[in-house]
Amino acid sequence: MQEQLKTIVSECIKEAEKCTKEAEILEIKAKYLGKKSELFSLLASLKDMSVEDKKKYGSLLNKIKQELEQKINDCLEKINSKSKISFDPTLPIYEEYGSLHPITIVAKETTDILKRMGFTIVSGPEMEKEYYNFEALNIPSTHPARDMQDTYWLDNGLLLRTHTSPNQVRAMEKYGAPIKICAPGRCFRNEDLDASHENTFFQLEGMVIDENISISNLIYVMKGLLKEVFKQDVDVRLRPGFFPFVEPGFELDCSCLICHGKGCPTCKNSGWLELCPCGMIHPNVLEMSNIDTKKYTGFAFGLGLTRLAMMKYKIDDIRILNSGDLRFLKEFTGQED
Ligand code: FA5
Repeated sequence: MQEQLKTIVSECIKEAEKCTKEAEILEIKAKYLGKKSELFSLLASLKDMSVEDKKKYGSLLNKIKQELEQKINDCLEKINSKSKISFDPTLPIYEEYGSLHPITIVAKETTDILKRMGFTIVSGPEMEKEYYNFEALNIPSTHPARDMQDTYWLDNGLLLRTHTSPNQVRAMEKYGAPIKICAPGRCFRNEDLDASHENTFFQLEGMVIDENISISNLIYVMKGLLKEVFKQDVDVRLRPGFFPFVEPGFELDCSCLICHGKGCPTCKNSGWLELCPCGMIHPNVLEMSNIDTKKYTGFAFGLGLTRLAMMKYKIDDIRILNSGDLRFLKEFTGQED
């Protein structure tokens, strides 16, 4: 037994000293001192020993048990003391000022511009019902357009909204027509990430419904908004685009400000970046939300706020925006003024 005990002690000490995490040391404790350990079985076998052996091995086994417990506690303390954050309590609290995130800055700027144009800001849930994200936007479950927005479905039957367009439906239901709203917010898609695609990004929805609203009103608002946001002449182009909830639908692209239209990874070498799809709201969508289509028409747009921040601040890779890298964020100190 003496030999067996020597091996147990040396193995346990060797393994405990190698541990670098609390979970590891707790595993060693269970292995050498737990109910399934060799030591535990030896202690349990004491009751069947002769009085003489009990005396001899009882005190030896208990001594070893205490020794291993002590060793394991020491190792645990050593690990915990290393992971404690030490700080200097005399440091001034306001040594470093924070900064607004570039997306927060562009969201505020764009909504301020839209507010001056008479838009009201509304918001809706990020965890959304399938009805608002798809069906009420003329995208029934069998519609191939569902593939355009690869969706995160949740166990509770809801989904993470893939765009800010559900806010259109919620606003129509709540306020009816006429209406003029905008809704900035976070969206989620199960995307393959690259320089211009994130799985979590921001959009700004805009919607106007009134009598005699036409494509000219849409173009006027889009031009006014982008001119004020960029505060410089930026080439934009409007081309036909398909979205089941608008008819006609358009893609509004802006000339890539990273490469000035020459082509780069951010714009996938096209020189243009898809920024703000838009169009005249489909009559089915208006009717599903009880808007009188004989009296009212409307337009809607879905501005890619994250891409707008990229163009405005010449950020060539979208992934840095969600990275939480403080060195990057510090560059925006004071930008919000
Ligand atoms: C939509 O999401 C429509 N709801 C927009 C809309 C609203 C159309 C109202 C018509 C009327 P789209 O999937 O193209 O459309 O996304 C809109 C914009 O969001 C894109 O132009 C782009 O700027 C941005 N965007 C889309 N997916 C991503 C992504 N994975 N990462 C970053 N930005 C994205």
